[in-house]
Amino acid sequence: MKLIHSGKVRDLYADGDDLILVASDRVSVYDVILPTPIPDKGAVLTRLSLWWFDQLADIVPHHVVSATDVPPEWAGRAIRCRRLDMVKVECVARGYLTGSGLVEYRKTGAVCGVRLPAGLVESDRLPEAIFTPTTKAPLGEHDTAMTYEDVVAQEGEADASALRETTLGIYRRGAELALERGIIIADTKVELGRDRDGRFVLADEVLTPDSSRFWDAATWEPGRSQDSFDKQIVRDWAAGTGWDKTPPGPVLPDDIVAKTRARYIEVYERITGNTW
Ligand code: Q0Z
Repeated sequence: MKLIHSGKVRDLYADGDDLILVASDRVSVYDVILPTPIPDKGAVLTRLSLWWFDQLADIVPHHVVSATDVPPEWAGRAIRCRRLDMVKVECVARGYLTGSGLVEYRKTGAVCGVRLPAGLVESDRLPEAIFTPTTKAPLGEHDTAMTYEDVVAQEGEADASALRETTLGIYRRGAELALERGIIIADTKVELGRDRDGRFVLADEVLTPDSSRFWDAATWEPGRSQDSFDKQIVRDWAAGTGWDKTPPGPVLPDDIVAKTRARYIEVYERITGNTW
C-alpha cells in the first residue's frame, strides 16, 4: 500500500480508489511526538470517530467505506474511506475562548472577524459557537486565521455558508452531547471534502481529543487555562522532568502510560456510553 501522507500521529495510504486512514498510538505534547506509544490510543480514537460519524450523519455524510475491510496489521485502528477533493480551509468551531482565539480577542476584540462581547476572560464560554477558519499551512508551518469573507472569496458564497453551517452544526451537536457526559469540547477542527458530485462530505477524524480541546466540566473555571482532559498527566509529568519542550521528548514511565491510556478510554466510555 502506498503511503501518501504521514502526520504526527496518523498515516494515510492509498488502496486503489480508496484511502486507508491509520491512527497510531503515538502521542504528541507541545507539538513533539514522544518516543513512548500509548497502547490502544489509535483504536480508541478510531472507535470514537466512527461513533461520531454515525451520530452526525443527519448533518453531513461521512467518508467511511469500512472499518473492518482494512489490512490486518492495522485492524481496529484503520478506516477505509472515500477519496475526496479536500477543501483548502481548516474548518474550526469554537465555543470557548482559548488558544489563538484568546490571543486574537485580547488584541482586537474579535476572532476571525467575529466581534465578541467586551470583558471575556480566558476559557469563558462564548455566547454562541463561532466559525473560526484558518488557512491550511504546509507541514511544519502554522495555520493563519481567516475571516468568513476570506472563505467566501476562496470558495464562493454558497459553499462558504455551507462550510460554516456544517462546521457549527457538528460542533454544537458534539459539544452538547459531551457536556451531558461532563466533558467540555472547547473547540474542534473538522476536515470537509467534496465528492464527485460536489457534495460536502466529512473526512478524517471527528470530535476526538486529537482534533479538539477536551476539558473536564467538573473543574472548568473561567479566568485561567484549563487542563487537557487527555494529555495533562503527560504534560505535568514532562514538566517535572525539566524537559525543555524541544525534540526528542522524554521516554514515559509505565504508570504515566497507564494513566494516559485510561484517560482516552474514559473519554470514549463517557461520550459513547459504551464499554471499551
Ligand atoms: C486527509 C491526514 C495524514 C491522516 C488528506 N477521505 C479523504 N480524501 C482525501 N483526502 C483526505 C481524506 Cl481523509 C485527507 N488528510 C489529513 C493527513 C494522516 C490524515 F498525514 N489529508
